Amino acid sequence: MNQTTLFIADLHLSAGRPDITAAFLRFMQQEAVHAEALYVLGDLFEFSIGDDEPSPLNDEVAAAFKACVEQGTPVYFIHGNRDFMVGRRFARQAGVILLPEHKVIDLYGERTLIMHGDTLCIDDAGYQRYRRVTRWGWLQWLFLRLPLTFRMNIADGIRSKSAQSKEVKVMQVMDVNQAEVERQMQRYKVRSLIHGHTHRPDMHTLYIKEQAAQRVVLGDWYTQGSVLVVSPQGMELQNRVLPAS
Ligand code: LP5
Ligand code: MN
Repeated sequence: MNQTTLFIADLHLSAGRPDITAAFLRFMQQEAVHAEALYVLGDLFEFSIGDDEPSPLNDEVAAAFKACVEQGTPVYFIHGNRDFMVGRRFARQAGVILLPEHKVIDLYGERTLIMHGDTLCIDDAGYQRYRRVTRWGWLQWLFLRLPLTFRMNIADGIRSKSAQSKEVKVMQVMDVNQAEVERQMQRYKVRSLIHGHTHRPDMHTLYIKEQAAQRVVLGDWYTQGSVLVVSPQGMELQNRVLPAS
């Protein structure tokens, strides 16, 4: 076991992109099993309409997590804006631990806040409104009782509405709000934040009350893999190649 903790996000796994799935499975078998822990910070799947959807891809992903956990590496999962309907059934099947939307962990002595990152994008008012509504427990309860074909149609409708509205939103609106980043970091009393969602991989230095702090943004897996490798010596944002498809 290496003294490393790994973070990934925004893989957007789908049946249509077997190259990303292959890269993910290789990462699980060759890297994650040697780490002390793996954190998946949301948007693992392109989208989810509930754990009861029969899906060979979801089963394959669950089996890869399970194998990793059984070899001694715990896997933690925070929902993204695309896979917030992943639930307890998938978590049990995969052996993963579901975490709340914001979580403070001890990362080799550094209190670190981890999250998907969408809650930081408060300038995107339309999205935040939509987010609030789709997190209502009773609405999710009702949604999960609809036939799968209905649910798939609703998801398709939301996806195309979202794609349309993204075309007219300026990039800045879809990025994090700096004041909100600082507010959340102060609220949780951390000087280190790790998130995904914006697909703008980077390590930012910022100052909170004149104290240096860092915000690490994970990349997506569209054209390469993105992995944050943390050890007691420090952290590094690394890329992984996708296999030729
Ligand atoms: O993920 P990304 O980067 O492409 O876009 C996000 C925001 N979009 C979303 C939508 C998801 O991508 C789609 C997920 C489908 C899940 C299906 C499950 C349904 C469960 C329902 C449970 C009750 O998250 C996008 C942000 C962007 O990130 C950047 O941060 O801007 O947000 C939007 O574009 C949202 C729009 O502003 C508002 C969309 C209104 C949808 C209205 C619903 C209409 C219903 C139609 C039904 C037929
Ligand atoms: Mn996202």
